[in-house]
Amino acid sequence: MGRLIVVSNRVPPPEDKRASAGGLAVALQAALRERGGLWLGWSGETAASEADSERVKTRVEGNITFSLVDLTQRDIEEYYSGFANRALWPLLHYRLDLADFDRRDTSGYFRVNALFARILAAEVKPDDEIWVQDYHLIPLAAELRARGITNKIGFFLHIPWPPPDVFSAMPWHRRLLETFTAYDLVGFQIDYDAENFINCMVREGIGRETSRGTFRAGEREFRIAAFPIGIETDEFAKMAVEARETSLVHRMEESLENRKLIIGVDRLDYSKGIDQRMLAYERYLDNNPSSMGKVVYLQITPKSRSEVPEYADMQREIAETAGRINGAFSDLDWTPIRYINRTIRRTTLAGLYRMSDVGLVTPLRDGMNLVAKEYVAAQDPENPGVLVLSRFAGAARELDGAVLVNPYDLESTAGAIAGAISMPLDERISRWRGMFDRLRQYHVNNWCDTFLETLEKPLNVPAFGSQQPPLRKAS
Ligand code: ADQ
Repeated sequence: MGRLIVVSNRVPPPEDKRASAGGLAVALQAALRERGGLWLGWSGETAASEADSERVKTRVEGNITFSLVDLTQRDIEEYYSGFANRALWPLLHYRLDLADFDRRDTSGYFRVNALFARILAAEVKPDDEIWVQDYHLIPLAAELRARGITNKIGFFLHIPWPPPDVFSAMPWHRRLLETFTAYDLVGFQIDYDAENFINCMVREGIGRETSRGTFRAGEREFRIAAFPIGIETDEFAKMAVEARETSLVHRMEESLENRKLIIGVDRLDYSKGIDQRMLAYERYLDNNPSSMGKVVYLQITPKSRSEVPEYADMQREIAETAGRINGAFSDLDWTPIRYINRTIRRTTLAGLYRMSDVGLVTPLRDGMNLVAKEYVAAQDPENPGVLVLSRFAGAARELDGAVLVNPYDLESTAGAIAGAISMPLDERISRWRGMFDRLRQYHVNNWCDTFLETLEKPLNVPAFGSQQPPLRKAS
């Protein structure tokens, strides 16, 4: 078996060990360690010139080489802030109203993909397998093939894929779709995304499905499948138990004075539906006067992508909504919403999930949503909280013990919050148990292994082992 090469927009710092790193970074590093390999991506730093971008900084940790590329200010603006985050991110989250399709950004996106391909092509050895992560790097395989690379190349999209009528609103939709045919395996979070993608390819006449999950486009044949990403379930559960003893979690508990706690944890992003969630909570307070003073909603939201204008607007809107609700409902000794704009240590986060009676995870659209899974993993088996989950999160296809809501429907989300707050213990336990078992069975390491095994299998061999549990029935 050759080396594994992972390519992603950002590369986690090698010193990022388990306590602070997310499950995905840990799982990919474990896969790299197992086989030896290379992780290539943007360093997060700005290069003074294009020539500086070509000078890759490498760090070697055991059998893993981290290759970090600095990007010029123009590359960052066009490729990252522009095409990736102002065109693809809103488009793939069904937000055409927020998408900005700019010709210059598009050429910046392809230019940076070509830069990564040039750097990588010089490194690739014949047996290496390449795994490209996420929407920043869709054309990378096509750029590598153009440079004569014939190795196996897989791609995994962490975010949703919309139906053809949404996707084709982007002027360069066909050009981008065609680049997918350079991969050997294209992975999505859930089956709905894979179906939407296949429909886009077929609608454009790029090719056809030859058998379930196998797609032919001209001379090329490749696989398309869903690989729902998991978390480091047992490790996270253990962290949640230990975190109960930390001083921050104690302080939080004392400050609650036996009130019920609802928790929301999201990067500040319009896809997460934070504003709608606060409005649904307001509706809940309105509809349930007896809950006044007895419930606290903690929303932890670190700022993200502040350089993108749509994010700055949204940041203001959410802060105003929280302020307005608090102004209207607060009492001398009670504030209904605690809104925090910062990153919290993973251990503390685990402890806060565990002490919360309700996990409120209501994105308008989300590839998977790991917060939903972390909330479940962190619960006390004898007294678990209730997960209220948007039907538009990929996680809703798996977590069948969650109370599913439509986040656009404030009234029914308010009703779901009320139901979750008062849910009897036996129902809470039975809903939680199945979800937890599933999360243990399909750990993030299994996700990694299943993807790589599928990438390695010849096309005439059935794709899946038994690791991947079936998805819930469509609701
Ligand atoms: P994200 O959109 O970033 O990920 P999510 O899956 O919820 O969304 O992951 C966020 C991670 O950040 C979680 O591990 C969470 O614990 C952490 N986090 C959030 N707020 C935090 C805070 N205040 N402090 C510290 N940590 C915080 C994208 C896709 C998702 C997909 C993932 C993985 O948008 O749909 O699930 O990739 O594939």
